[in-house]
Amino acid sequence: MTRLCKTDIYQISAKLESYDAELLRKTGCRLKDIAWQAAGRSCPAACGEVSPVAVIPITSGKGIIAGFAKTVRDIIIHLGYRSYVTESDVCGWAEAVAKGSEIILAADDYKFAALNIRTSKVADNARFTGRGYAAALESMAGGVSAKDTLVIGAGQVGYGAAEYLVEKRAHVHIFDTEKSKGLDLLKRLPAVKLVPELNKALREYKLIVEATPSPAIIPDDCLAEDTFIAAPGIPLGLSKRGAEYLQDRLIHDALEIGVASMLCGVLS
Ligand code: 2YG
Repeated sequence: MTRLCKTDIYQISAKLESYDAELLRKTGCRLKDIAWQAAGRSCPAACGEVSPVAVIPITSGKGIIAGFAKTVRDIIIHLGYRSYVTESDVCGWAEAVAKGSEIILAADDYKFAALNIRTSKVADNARFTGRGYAAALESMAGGVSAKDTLVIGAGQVGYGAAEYLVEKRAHVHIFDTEKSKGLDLLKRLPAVKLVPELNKALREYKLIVEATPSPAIIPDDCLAEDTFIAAPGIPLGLSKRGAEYLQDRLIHDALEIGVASMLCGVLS
């Protein structure tokens, strides 16, 4: 799992409005709509009576990422919910419960989760990031039903994307450099097909979720006018030139879609 660094996230809070406008231009949906689609339901009219969402900084392992907790908080507030950053670790859990928060988000080096302590729902950031990006691809491409789609990366993010695309009746194909990871995913999602060779698949499929930690895994010459790419992978799996060529047919961010989707995942 990729560990974010301060430079990945320091501008997110200030750019949330403009990022939402960019999503609207590219997909016809705002961040909130994409997140509710990922959670499997339409966006509710009002935010309902949700108690303030607690975001707990966790100091274990490699420790705090500067700005991480407050950026998560700001994304939640941008969606229309109240949210605050607690003290770190167990003090933070105690603070969240004492303040009556029902939804808690926290991340250590191994897992980033949203917890609903009233309903016992848990949403993992990796799976819901994959679902959110697949939902964004669906909107960007005007639907995925009966369309060939390619998911690169059979990790937890790729699994979430493939899961969502199967639910939407896309014809899902997956590639992973580790064949065993692809085969494991097929056991859980039998409708998915494994592709043996990436470069051939990249020339064949135009609807792509790039969910790998590999930079520039998609060569520029595989990109066409009808290529749409949703890329949760960090760093971006395209060259700068490739990203510029795709422009409004590329979705990529470091936290926004994943945080919004996991929150809706525990609210739904
Ligand atoms: O609370 C803190 O500041 C740190 N314990 C956060 C550590 C997060 C580590 N995980 C990652 O950086 C990413 N897996 C988060 C999600 C990336 C976007 N999908």
